[in-house]
Amino acid sequence: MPDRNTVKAALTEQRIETPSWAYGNSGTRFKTFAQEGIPRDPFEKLDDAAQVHRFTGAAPSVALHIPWDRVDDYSALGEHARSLGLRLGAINPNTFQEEEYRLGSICNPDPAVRAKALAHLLECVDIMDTTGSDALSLWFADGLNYPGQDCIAERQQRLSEALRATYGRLGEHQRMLLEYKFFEPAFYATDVPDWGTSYAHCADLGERAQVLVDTGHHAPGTNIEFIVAFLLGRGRLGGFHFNSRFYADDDLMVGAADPFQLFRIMHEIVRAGALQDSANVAFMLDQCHNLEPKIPALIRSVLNVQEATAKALLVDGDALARAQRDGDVLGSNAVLMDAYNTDVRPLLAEVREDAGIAPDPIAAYHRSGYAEKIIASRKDGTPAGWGA
Ligand code: PSV
Ligand code: MN
Ligand code: MN
Repeated sequence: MPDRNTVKAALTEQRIETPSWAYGNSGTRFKTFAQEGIPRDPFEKLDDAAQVHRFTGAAPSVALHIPWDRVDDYSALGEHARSLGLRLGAINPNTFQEEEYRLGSICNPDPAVRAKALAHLLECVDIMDTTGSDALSLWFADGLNYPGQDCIAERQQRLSEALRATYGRLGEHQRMLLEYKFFEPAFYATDVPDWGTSYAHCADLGERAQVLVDTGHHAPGTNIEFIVAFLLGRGRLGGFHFNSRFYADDDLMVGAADPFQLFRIMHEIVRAGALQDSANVAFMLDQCHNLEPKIPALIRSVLNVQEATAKALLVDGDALARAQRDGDVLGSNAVLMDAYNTDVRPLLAEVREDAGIAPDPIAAYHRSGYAEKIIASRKDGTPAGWGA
């Protein structure tokens, strides 16, 4: 059986990055429901992120999306993060919200549009230099709605060229994460639709280009843990965008739709020793909280990842290896299920108490009065949201 103290130590060290955009208002293509107390700028988003870290002890970094988080002075933003006990995490360029990108960004048939998109990617590396962020997290909305709309093969060439130019601009300690998504906003063909396409481009570029797995970006029934195991084996798993989906790219709280899938993914991570910081796998959330209050939803998401991780750490590796070697199909499955069916909440409460954190982070957040404080103090100004 795994040693209890080793499990607790691994849980204490686990770090989960929250996305700045989850603190702002968001919605569906039908409606954005505004909430009270929403941050009005990236500084206030960090203030809220600090609460998630304060009550979980596990979320010390925040991913930025540019231009949603554009500020005049990124050093000041970094300084603000530091003053809150946070740091700035992955930088996400945004090449999907401007008129020119109607037919794509770096895959656009027009060289002038491609140049504009590339300039933005390079600007984001400049921002990384200032913030000390080590990951450029790329997702492209590029694709086609109709057969024949553009040449699929030539678009792959254009993609390669822009990725190569961006990769060449990265510093030694910086890396590029390439996210795939099989559909939306394009409906017929997407230029980076799957892990294979992303992997091939990363393999062409070099070691510091890695695949980013957004758990919401797969066709129903896709075996995501297989993808994770494969990429880990090749040293190409750069990180995750965790969220849950029932139907499409729902961006719901991770672990809400399918906690068992999250456990299976974390089992592959633990098995490969990829939980440690040295493995350089970024555990990031990419979620939107359209109906539920943002801060407790993010705290809940962190707890869900921790619970899946705790269960994965409790898998009896020796017993599993033995059963697998013996071809014991039921026995090996039972080892996994025993771990999955363990109630790990008392163990995690203990880990928190050891770290001086309240055992029930959500209750502690509600008791803190922070929600009431931001509702009262953020009356004026424009709340942050997609595009702001
Ligand atoms: C696209 O669906 C995506 O997952 C990318 O990571 C974007 O950066 C993010 O969502 C925007 O919310
Ligand atoms: Mn994502
Ligand atoms: Mn997504």
